[in-house]
Amino acid sequence: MQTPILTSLPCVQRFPGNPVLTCRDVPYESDLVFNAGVIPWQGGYAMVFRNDYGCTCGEWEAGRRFRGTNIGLAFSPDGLKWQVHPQPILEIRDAEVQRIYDPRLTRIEDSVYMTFAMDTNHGLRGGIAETSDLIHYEILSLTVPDNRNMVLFPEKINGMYMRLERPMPVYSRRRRDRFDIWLSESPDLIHWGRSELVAGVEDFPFANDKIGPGAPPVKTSRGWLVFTHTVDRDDTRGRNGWETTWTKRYCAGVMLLDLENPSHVLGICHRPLLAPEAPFETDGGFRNHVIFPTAAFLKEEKVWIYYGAADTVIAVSEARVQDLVDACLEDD
Ligand code: BMA
Repeated sequence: MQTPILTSLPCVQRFPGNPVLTCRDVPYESDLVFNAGVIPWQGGYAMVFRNDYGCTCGEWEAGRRFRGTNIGLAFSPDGLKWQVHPQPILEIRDAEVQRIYDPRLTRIEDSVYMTFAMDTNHGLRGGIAETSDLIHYEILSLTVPDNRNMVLFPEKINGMYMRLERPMPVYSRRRRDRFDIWLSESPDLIHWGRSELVAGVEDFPFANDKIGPGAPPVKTSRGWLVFTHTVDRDDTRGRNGWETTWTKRYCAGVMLLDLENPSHVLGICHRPLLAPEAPFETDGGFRNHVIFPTAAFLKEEKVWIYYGAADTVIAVSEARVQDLVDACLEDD
């Protein structure tokens, strides 16, 4: 099936100096730098990012890609110019765990939490870890497989911690990537339950494959703004990046959830917030046409949205809160 050309909402502006972080900024082995958690930190900003290193280029056919994945740390005075910490801060690899990746950061009260995906020999797990210095992490909980793209709400709601997540049911979804966004709650960040469906692929008209939570939700007076990734597949696209088999497109979507009952969707924007259009999103990357939002926060009356582009670099864009809320509540 051929899919339509998609464009970004006019209310979103990409930072003209994008990308804000690439492998050239990293003082250790690095090939792809993408999918980052970002929070305000000590008067500036802190970022944890995914770093894939040791590219075995030219050996795709043999199934080899990268020697490893670790998590890097960077600091910035303004959220745009970043200084990378001299060493990677986290890499988990043992007899069972292959790697951890796609970190997101959330501050809740006085603590900072990182959510992440973990590939294991027995499936994909979603993890939550706590840190006080962004360098040392204690893992609090891991899901059963397959689940990833977890994001924590930045405050308790009705006394409970909340997370959005993206389980990956294959058998019951006709062995296709029809994966949706769910909500679970916890009294302690360890025990999770009372899970509910929030939005399905069919709720995003420009997705035909899967959706997932992107950045931790941003609180506004009208509801929780939630940035998602939305995937459409088009097998006629052919090769679209270094990777030989890549035929998907990832856009960023946005929806608004009820402040008190976040399983209740107040509105979903029916067009992509960000569709791949800039050269660093469409050309020369590992997987072109990928926009993967993983961090967002308020900056005065605007929201800054960080995203991995083409699974190769990190970029930032901004939009007015009011425009985003309106886009979610429009009917078309
Ligand atoms: C997802 C994850 C992300 C990646 C995205 C696009 O399934 O693997 O890490 O950015 O695909 O390739």
